Amino acid sequence: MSTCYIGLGSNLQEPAQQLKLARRALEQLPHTQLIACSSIYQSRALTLDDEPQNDYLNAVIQLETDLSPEDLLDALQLIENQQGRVREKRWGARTLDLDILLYDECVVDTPHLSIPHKEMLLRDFVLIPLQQIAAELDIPGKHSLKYYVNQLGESTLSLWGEFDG
Ligand code: ROI
Repeated sequence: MSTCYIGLGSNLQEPAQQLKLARRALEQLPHTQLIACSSIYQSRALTLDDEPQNDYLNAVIQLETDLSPEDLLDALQLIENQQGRVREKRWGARTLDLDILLYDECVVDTPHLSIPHKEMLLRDFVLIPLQQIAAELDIPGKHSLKYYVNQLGESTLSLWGEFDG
């Protein structure tokens, strides 16, 4: 079994409901167990242009799985699509985003998949929920999770509520 961390995000169509549906779908993946779940956090949308977007809800889930990173990615994309994800703009609003943040000590860099996730080390909405469930984590090939949390600047992140079923 491999240990992996999945980042969840939504800012469309009842985001809390989207995260809860996604959690149930993750629990039902074959050869996979849900180990831990952060709280749900709210933050202002990080955008490229200044086009307004709704606030996001984010969380992080720890899984144990026998799926390979590529099979897990396919499974996550299927769940995103089932929940009505439309791939328009790269930094556009979304019903559901599921990212593989970490997968054991794996470092993967292919056109489709980057592990550790490329932008996670700069994002409060990933690092803070991850720290909640894995405070002592080291990022493969890099520093400790604590190091990156300490580098974070000003934040709009706040606790939204518990991530229960
Ligand atoms: N902004 C926040 N706050 N949370 C996200 O999950 C998120 N996801 C994205 C972009 C558009 C970069 N902004 C985000 O993909």
